[in-house]
Amino acid sequence: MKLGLGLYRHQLDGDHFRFAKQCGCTHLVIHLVDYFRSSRSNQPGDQPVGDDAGWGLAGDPEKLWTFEELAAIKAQINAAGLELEAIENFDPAHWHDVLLDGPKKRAQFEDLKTIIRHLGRAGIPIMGYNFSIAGVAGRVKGHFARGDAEAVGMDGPFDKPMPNGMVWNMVYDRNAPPGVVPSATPEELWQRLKDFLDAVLPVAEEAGVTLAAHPDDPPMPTIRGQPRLVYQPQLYQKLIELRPSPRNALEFCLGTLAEMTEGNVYDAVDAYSRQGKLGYVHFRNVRGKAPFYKESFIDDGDIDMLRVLRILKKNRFTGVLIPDHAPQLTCAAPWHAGMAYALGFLRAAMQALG
Ligand SMILES: [Mn+2]
Repeated sequence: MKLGLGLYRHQLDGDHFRFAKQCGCTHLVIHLVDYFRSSRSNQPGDQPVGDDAGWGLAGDPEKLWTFEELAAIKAQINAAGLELEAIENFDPAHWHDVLLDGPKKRAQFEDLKTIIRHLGRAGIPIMGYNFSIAGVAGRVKGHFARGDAEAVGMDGPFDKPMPNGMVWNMVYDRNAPPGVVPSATPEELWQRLKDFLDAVLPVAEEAGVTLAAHPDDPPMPTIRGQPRLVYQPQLYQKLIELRPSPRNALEFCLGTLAEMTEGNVYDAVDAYSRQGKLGYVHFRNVRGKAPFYKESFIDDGDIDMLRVLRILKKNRFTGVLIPDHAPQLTCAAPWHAGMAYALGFLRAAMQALG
């Protein structure tokens, strides 16, 4: 197993690469979507949370991530002595109609295929994605974690409809007509995922890029009146079996799995790591279950992280572990301190297990 760090778009620079290296990381997972652009409430310095209006404005639909851009970022990361393991999340600008089954869906499949080919050519092994209409929405912020550290949680269901022009908790069309996005049915949502895998997975197979699916955060049957795909542990199995392939895998989020009301996180870790389905793993601890839970420090929640690591070791997982979100530590650099704390814990735990 290898230790990695996830970096947001605004953190893709030499200082953050050195910070990861200094914390003992060998790998990075990077975000190319800017979650903080033109947002009234969502500010960099923490994980994106935002309000009813979402995180911010999606990217430019005409600008796909180019091979040159990806190769340059990878070269910079390699020069800092690190490997680039994955890109996390497609830009809503590039796939809004794939999620919404809109008129640009076929054209956007071609764009996603182009992006996957660029990843393959640049030697980036994993593309993490979150096939979700409402995205990571409906969470609240507060001093929920140990020592009154600021963290994120959920305080009841959130089904306020989503305005037109929005998907995946970001705005992709500022000039959309008034009104709300009609609710899909769960069957329609699964069909949309199947269409996506049918279109993109063959290209991922050719390009040598693994598609890794994040579960729905928060794991509720609906958010903003829209159905969710993977909100119980066994729904990951449904996703895998929808289109079996070594390139159809999971961005395995421990915190989200622990928030689910059915099953338990250790059985899920065992079941999916035994099948060799883990692309990479998000380490995050949490107290409680959806729709009432709070994110916590890695050593201070419902999940026994050492037990998780023992299961991963038993099943010979060799991929990358990264901290997911962490509570903000009270100091001049709350995000950095939170990540350094989680990474120190993970590194010690990995060394203890040999
Ligand atoms: Mn996660």
